[in-house]
Amino acid sequence: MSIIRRRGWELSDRLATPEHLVFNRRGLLAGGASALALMAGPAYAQRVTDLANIPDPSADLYPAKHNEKYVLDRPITDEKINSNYNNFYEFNSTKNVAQQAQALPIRPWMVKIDGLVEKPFEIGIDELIRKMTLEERTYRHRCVEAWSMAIAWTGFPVAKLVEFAKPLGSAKYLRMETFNNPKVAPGLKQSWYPWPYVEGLSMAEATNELAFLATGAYGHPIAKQMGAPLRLAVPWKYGFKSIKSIVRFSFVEQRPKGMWEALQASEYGFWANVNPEVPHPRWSQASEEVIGTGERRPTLLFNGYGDYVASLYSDMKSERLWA
Ligand SMILES: Nc1nc2c(c(=O)[nH]1)N[C@H]1C(S)=C(S)[C@@H](COP(=O)(O)O)O[C@H]1N2
Ligand SMILES: [Mo]
Repeated sequence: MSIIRRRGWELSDRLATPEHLVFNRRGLLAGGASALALMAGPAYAQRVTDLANIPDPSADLYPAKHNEKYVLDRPITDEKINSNYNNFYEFNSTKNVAQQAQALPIRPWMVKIDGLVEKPFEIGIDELIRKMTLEERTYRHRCVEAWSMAIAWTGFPVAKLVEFAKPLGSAKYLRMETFNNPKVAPGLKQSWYPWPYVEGLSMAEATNELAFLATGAYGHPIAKQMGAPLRLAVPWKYGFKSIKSIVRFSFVEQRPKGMWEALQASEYGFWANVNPEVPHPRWSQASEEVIGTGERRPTLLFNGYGDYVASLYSDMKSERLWA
């Protein structure tokens, strides 16, 4: 696998290819079965649908109180547009995952908290949500592919989860993991990806006031294609850091290797902060396409959130901070 991977990156045609799609193309070249061929039959689909359509037991918590502090410099992206333009490679590697993602059963949904904590435990998503106070925040989102959206998330700060988890002083990073069930998400059968989807934050990033766990968006429980029932939003970092449908939080000493970093470290670093002046190896990061508007606007350093986060990185001169 690693031989194919390395050789793949030398292909010149990817110069013009949007980043994430490159993997898909190579997957096809490598002879992987197509996502469609991997989909199961109708009886199975029916069962998945039944499981997937349990009424959301947290619906009464929405809409949550809006937090006025985090203001946008642009309109919120229309929900219809946002929920039909998603990256969720567990399902497939196009932006068109909304329909397939409906197969994901999001209740029951257990979240595991382990690693360097006082006592590891598992908790059901509804118990967790009700231990937290939900609020609504508007954030910008900048994908490393040079597009952006603006979203009204509902959720709670990662710092509150950290507090609840009671990590030990030796914990240096928070490692997060997405569900890994190839029966509902055919992309997980594509063995050239180093599944499960993993991402990590330093403890300073995780406890920064901006780091947010979204349980909802647009005033109701979050759509499956956007990462139900629990997804990260770290608006100063490139979008791939915002891991979806999280099942596990581990407090660790070693810096975790994210799924994309494991696949291609030169394009997806651990820090991955937004910086218009540092081009991606294959394209400029100077501007972004505002999805749904046809507008192109200049990208801002730290996606405009420097006041909140720049100090986190001021002592890290030897680290690669820019994707
Ligand atoms: N588990 C998982 N999380 C993920 C991804 C993914 O493929 N799988 N894609 C990431 C990328 S590249 C982006 S840009 C955002 C997209 O979030 P959105 O679909 O809600 O806009 O999710 C991120 N989180
Ligand atoms: Mo992304």
